[in-house]
Amino acid sequence: MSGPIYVITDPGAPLDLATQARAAALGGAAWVQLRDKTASDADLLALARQLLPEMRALGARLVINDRVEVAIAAGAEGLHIGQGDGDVQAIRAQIGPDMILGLSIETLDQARALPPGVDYIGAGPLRATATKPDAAAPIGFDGLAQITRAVSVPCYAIGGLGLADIPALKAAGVAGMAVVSAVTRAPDPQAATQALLQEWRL
Ligand code: TZP
Ligand code: MG
Repeated sequence: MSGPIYVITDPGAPLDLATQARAAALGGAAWVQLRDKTASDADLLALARQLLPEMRALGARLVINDRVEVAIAAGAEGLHIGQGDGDVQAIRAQIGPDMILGLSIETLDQARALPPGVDYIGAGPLRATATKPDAAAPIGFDGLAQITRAVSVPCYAIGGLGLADIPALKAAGVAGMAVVSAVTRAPDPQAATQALLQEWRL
């Protein structure tokens, strides 16, 4: 479907969101998700509109977290929602057939009940992470492999992941890895993204 490296922005990281997104795309991320639970819709929309042509030029897909209206108004490539963000099929109807829809999956039961209309899943947290302290219980690599096998769409692992996890992630059969702090809190986010991609390609 796309490349393996999926970078998610963090308003708590040292660089601003636009700089994080650019660094990720320049480093070879196939996916850049704008995630900022605190920004207003208007601010997030303005940022998405600004970034979209830049991300496209760099070959990265821009995905909006949570905000259906912002994703539609921006014409973003994708929308990512969680289990509590509403009815998946209603959201699919709202965004139309072409926008990529990602869904967070936290358990094997959720994977088995994956509704139609979802293009990829984010599975996790793989392990506990300070970035999302309220995340569900960690699934571990065995849980990840089971979830991956239970769905027919690409699976991106998330939660506490870094460079050293890549061999085990590949062995679990996932399409890629989604990271926040491994890139956004790295001293050089572009180089950190590049390193993930290089390791993935080994
Ligand atoms: N969903 C599950 S874990 C997580 C999200 C958004 C945060 C992952 O952040 P990090 O810094 O890559 O552990
Ligand atoms: Mg959400």
